[in-house]
Amino acid sequence: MTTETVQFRTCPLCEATCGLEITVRDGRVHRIRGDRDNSFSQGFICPKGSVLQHVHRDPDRLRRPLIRRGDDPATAVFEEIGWDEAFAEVERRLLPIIERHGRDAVALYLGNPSAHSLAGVLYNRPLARALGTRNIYSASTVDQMPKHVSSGLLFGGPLLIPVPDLDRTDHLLMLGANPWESNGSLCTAPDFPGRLARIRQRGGKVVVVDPRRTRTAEEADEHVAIRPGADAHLLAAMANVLLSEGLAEPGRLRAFTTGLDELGELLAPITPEAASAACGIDPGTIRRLARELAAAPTAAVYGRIGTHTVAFGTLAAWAVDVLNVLTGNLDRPGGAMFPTPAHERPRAPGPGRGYRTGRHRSRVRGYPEVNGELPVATLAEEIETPGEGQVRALITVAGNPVVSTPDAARLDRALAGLELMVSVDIYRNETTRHAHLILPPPSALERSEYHLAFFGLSVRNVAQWSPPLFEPAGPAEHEILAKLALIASGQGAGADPALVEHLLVEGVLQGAIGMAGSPIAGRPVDELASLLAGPSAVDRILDAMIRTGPYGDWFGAVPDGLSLAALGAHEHGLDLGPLQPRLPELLRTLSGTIELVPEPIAADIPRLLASCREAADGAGGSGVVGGTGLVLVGRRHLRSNNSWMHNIAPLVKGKPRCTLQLHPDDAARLGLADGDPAEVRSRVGAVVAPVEITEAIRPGVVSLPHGWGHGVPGSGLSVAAEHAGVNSNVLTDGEVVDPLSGNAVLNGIPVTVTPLPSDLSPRARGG
Ligand SMILES: Nc1nc2c(c(=O)[nH]1)N[C@H]1C(S)=C(S)[C@@H](COP(=O)(O)OP(=O)(O)OC[C@H]3O[C@@H](n4cnc5c(=O)[nH]c(N)nc54)[C@H](O)[C@@H]3O)O[C@H]1N2
Ligand SMILES: Nc1nc2c(c(=O)[nH]1)N[C@H]1C(S)=C(S)[C@@H](COP(=O)(O)OP(=O)(O)OC[C@H]3O[C@@H](n4cnc5c(=O)[nH]c(N)nc54)[C@H](O)[C@@H]3O)O[C@H]1N2
Ligand code: SF4
Ligand SMILES: [Mo]
Repeated sequence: MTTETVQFRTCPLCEATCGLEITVRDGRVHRIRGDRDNSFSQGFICPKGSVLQHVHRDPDRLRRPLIRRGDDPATAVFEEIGWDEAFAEVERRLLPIIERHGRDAVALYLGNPSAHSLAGVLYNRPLARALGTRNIYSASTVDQMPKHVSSGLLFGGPLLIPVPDLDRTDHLLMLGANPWESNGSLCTAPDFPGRLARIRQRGGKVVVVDPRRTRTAEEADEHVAIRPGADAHLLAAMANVLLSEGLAEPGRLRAFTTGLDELGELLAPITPEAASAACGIDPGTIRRLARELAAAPTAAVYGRIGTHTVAFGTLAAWAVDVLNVLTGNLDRPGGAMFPTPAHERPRAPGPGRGYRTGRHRSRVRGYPEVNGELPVATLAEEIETPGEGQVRALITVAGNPVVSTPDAARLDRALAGLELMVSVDIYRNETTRHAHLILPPPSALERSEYHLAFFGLSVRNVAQWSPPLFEPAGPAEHEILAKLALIASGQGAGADPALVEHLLVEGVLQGAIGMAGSPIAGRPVDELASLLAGPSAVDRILDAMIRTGPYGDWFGAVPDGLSLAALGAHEHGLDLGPLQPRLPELLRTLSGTIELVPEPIAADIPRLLASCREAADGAGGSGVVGGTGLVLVGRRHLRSNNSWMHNIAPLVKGKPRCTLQLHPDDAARLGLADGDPAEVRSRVGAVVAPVEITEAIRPGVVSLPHGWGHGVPGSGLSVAAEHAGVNSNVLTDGEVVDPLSGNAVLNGIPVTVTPLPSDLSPRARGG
């Protein structure tokens, strides 16, 4: 007799958090489709969400720890070992390195899926603390770090990120984002494309700024084909127009905004005429974009990865919110708003402690620490450069930096020279093939799901929690991370991972008990901790957060309040309503105001001006475009997920997607026909990829997607190896970063493109 059960949960893959309906027949996933009753996604799903079971079943997915025997990745042998043995081995190898060379000798790299699991969000920090190293790196510095810095400076907290109120806005100005493929980022909105369509259906306007005419741009009212790297120039010039034409109307924000006058002075030289050459947009268009933004009843400016992974990333991120403030759209319905997630920590009213960076600096190039991290663009040199503080061991958690970070070939070589590398990862891939030990966590269907990182970035206040669908085969990811933390702190491989749970629970409860006017003031931590319920440690920590959050039951003090158990009863998710105005209470700057002109921003404006002038002089403009030559940008595809879903056959079938997009004019000039192999060369490396000629890219710009370059010796991805593609980050340059955030520059890379004889099959080449 067949048994069939259905579970509703959320997709762990991207930031959209779509509701899934998973049918399990005879203990095996039979079908995954969109949950039509999900309060937030209403049945929306993309091709990745519907093949989650393929990851779960993938024979290449690791189930047991691996130990590497041999140094050369091409000839090394990986052997399965037991968990106790694996942890003992980590302890045996890690502690002597710390003893001999100090704590900074161990680096930690945290990858993107860390942000998508409870384990990553809750346990990576204790791991970092236990390691006690300054060498903390993450995918944030190849992604959104500029937004954290700008939010830190403007609002006082790096996580105070306003999201566009997509469902109510009349006008959306979107830069460097392609949600038709990505489904959105720093803006959680399942069926982002549908929400964009509805803006237009209700008479609103969508403007997309992107060097490529993406599907998102096709479906918008207007596409502005900007030169890569110049969003800060464009946005600053738009702010200049608002200020000089008397269109700046911050409204109720004025009462708690400082720096308006200084802003006018600072931006006075950045007129549309001054910025025009850098952005490749005529002054009339810049003026019109600014006036339309000001005239819209409500409007939101939203900039994403194309605006962040550039040399002016922080200035662009800042300018986005400056426009939201100047138009009075920050913190009002239809504008850009701050969500109120169910797990939000309570906090006493009043000004905050402000925000600063640079509490320490990277050893070799002296880049400032940002949010406790150093730029991942500096990781290779920290490994390669001898001296005190040299990195000799690396722990990676859910990351593939050999594919996802700049000057990838150099990092690949550097990893091969480490004394110890330990990877917490589900695959043996381009990065983890260098690991001496790989510790695989269970699959995403074997853990509970709640999006700690993304419900706080969501276009509605929503919450959904689901228990594991299947029992995990080995230790949970949080137990692996706890073990590593206990080893690093000297408590030993045999110590109980529950010690870390107690620490985290205590932290949450003590904060809530000690808050002024706390409904649980005076209650003992132990008593409250004993009331927490959930299938595993991460769930009990989450229960503590939810019960003491803005909708919480405060352990009975608030009748009908939320707990994990109450949330679990909403299997289609819980809608907590539209976003609400939250200012000025949320501000944590020292002044308690929105600080429009923070000192580090003011100090970086001259660089922007210089770049405007250089572009106007025809010199290209530093950090914007490489003179008259070609520049490279990236792109995403709906069926890819950064570097790690190419082993899933239904997602990679069809035409090869790792192509070099090129405008017909450039193709004609270079003598390239569609499908021809071409060598793309930058200052640091070269790859060979087939050409895809398309009108949809700005002349002078070429595009390669990131996340490819599989099939390298020692990796264990049999399907991906058949669809290898090339690693676009072999071309990106680790020498240039956005100075304020340390974010890598992944767009606007100067390259030359050369035709190759067509009998040469596409393959990666060394630099
Ligand atoms: N040129 C260029 N480069 C880019 C970008 C770009 O636009 N252009 N985008 C950047 C961005 S936005 C990002 S976020 C980064 C991503 O950079 P990374 O985070 O370094 O890389 P991913 O490709 O996300 O790799 C995720 C790794 O986690 C593993 N994994 C998957 N699920 C789990 C899990 O549940 N637990 C654990 N422990 N491991 C798991 C996978 O096997 C894989 O090794 O790439 C960046 N790189
Ligand atoms: N299918 C799929 N979905 C994903 C991912 C994935 O790999 N695949 N990755 C997830 C992750 S980790 C993230 S961070 C998000 C990212 O989500 P998005 O921010 O939407 O990222 P992209 O889809 O890469 O779109 C970035 C766009 O910026 C454009 N661009 C490049 N340079 C510039 C520039 O200088 N200025 C402007 N204005 N535009 C520029 C590119 O042409 C591209 O169309 O997507 C997430 N969702
Ligand atoms: S859009 Fe994102 S969250 Fe939704 S199904 Fe696809 S990968 Fe999953
Ligand atoms: Mo990302």
